[in-house]
Order: sequence, then C-alpha cells, then structure tokens
Amino acid sequence: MGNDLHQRIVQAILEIDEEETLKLTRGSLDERVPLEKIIAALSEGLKQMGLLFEKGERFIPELVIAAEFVDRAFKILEPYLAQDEGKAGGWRGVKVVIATVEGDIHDLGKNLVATMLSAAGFRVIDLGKDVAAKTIVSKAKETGAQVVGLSALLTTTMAHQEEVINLLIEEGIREKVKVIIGGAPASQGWADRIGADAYAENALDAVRKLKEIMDEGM
Ligand code: B12
Repeated sequence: MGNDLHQRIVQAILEIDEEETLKLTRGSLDERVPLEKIIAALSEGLKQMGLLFEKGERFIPELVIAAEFVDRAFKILEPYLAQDEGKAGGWRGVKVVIATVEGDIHDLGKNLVATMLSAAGFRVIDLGKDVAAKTIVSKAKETGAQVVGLSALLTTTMAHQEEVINLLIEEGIREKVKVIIGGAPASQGWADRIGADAYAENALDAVRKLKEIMDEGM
C-alpha cells in the first residue's frame, strides 16, 4: 500500500468518516493491496484515535462509532482472509479456545485473531469478551482444547491473563494446553513473566506463532 492510501485510511478514521473508510478499504482490495497492509492501516487509525482520546481530543462516543465502522471494514476483508490462509490447511482439529478476559470489552483484535486462525484451519471456539477465568478454563477442559488464546487491552485487566494460567495449573491441565496472549499492553516480557507459551503482536503473528508451537509439540 502506498503511504498515501495508508495515510488516507488513518485520516478517514480520525475524521470519523465511515463512508470514506469503507470506500478506501474496498478500493485497497481492488488494487490488490496485501491484506496485512490494509489491516495495519485500519488498526493504526484506531490506535491514533486512542492517543487522541488519551489527550482529551476525542471522546468515548467517537471511539465507539469508529470501532464499529472499523469492525465493518474488517468484515469486508473476512472472505479474503479465508482465501489467503485457507490454502495452508493441515491445522484442522487443533482446537483453540479464545476470549477477551474478565472486565475487558475490547474485542475487535480478538475477533480478527479468531478469524485468521479459523482461516488457517484451526478450530476456534470464541467465548466472546469479558469472560471470567473459570469459564475459560472449564470450556478448555470441556472441549479438550489444545490452545487457549487470551486478549487484554487494559493494563487493569491483563492480570487476568495470569489468573487463567494459574487456574490451568490448579486444574492440572496446564501441560495439555498451550497459552498464547495478545493485546496492546501485552508483550513478550509479560508473556515470559506469567509463563505463557507465546505472545503475538497481531493476528498474522498469532497464526505464525501458533503453527510454530504446535509443530514443536507434535
Ligand atoms: C476501540 C477502542 C475501544 C472501544 C472497544 C470496542 C470493541 N468492540 O472492541 C470502546 C469505545 C468500547 C473502548 C472502551 C474503553 N477503552 Co478503549 N480503546 C480502543 C482503541 C482505540 C482501539 C483498540 C482496537 O480495537 N484496536 C484495533 C485492533 C485490531 O487491534 P488490537 O486490539 O491491538 O488487536 C491486535 C493485537 O493487539 C493482537 N491481539 C489482540 N488480542 C489478541 C489475543 C490473542 C490471543 C493474540 C495472540 C493476539 C491478540 O492482534 C490483534 C489483531 O492484529 C484502543 C487504543 C489502542 N492503542 O489499542 C483504546 C484503549 C485500549 N482503551 C482504553 C480505555 C482506557 C478504555 C476505557 C476504560 C475508556 C473508559 N473510560 O470507559 C473503556 C474500557 C471498557 C472496558 N471495560 O473494557 C485505553 C487503555 C489504557 C490502558 N493502558 O489500560 C486505550 C489504550 C486508549 C488510550 N490510549 O487511552 N475502547
């Protein structure tokens, strides 16, 4: 994607211009801009909204509206994501329970990760947002999931990622389950500290990392 298109998408989001954002998203697809780049531009727009929000230059209702139409833009990309990754095959049967942790209602990033994992052939069980640790762990047990994916976007909720890992240990199933974490405040350092198996900074990275760790475990 030329810098220009990237910048125009970011700008459209900052101006809370749904029509322009969706038009540019479709236009990028027509121009065969790599999906990774379109996703990066849409995510960057939201990230900059977050920074303006922090500075008091944007407000919650604006954040909500922007998040909703960026979600619609992601939905436009969905069928293409499936095409992109579906060819890889081979991952069918690997079950991933994914959720945004308790107290946290941010789910756009988690949804994107779930979509990309499904497209890559993983069997994704999406528990949604604001999900308690015990629900996540009991669902992992019940479904025999080999992977648990945990999203947290707030510094106040990331501790629940650790809580889930501790509960997996308590329930005696930690060895059977790989844990991958993500979300804005998460990092490789945080993953190491809480004993997660992997950290991914975006949805593509999540697919890559999971394939890697499932390979090692096979
Ligand atoms: C959109 C948004 C919202 C929307 C969420 C809508 C929705 N359905 O998700 C709304 C308006 C509801 C919202 C609410 C709030 N928000 Co908000 N929000 C954002 C914003 C602007 C963008 C997040 C986003 O969707 N990004 C786009 C997606 C695609 O990217 P992503 O989430 O990072 O996901 C990618 C990676 O992180 C990774 N990933 C994500 N999850 C996972 C999971 C796994 C398993 C893996 C492997 C990878 C992975 O892959 C994803 C895809 O590439 C961020 C800013 C930011 N820098 O993130 C603030 C931000 C996260 N919010 C913030 C705050 C403070 C809030 C509120 C507390 C505000 C308030 N006072 O009410 C509430 C919290 C409510 C709650 N209890 O959860 C702060 C958090 C600050 C902090 N340090 O904790 C931020 C950073 C904004 C800021 N700079 O101040 N928010």
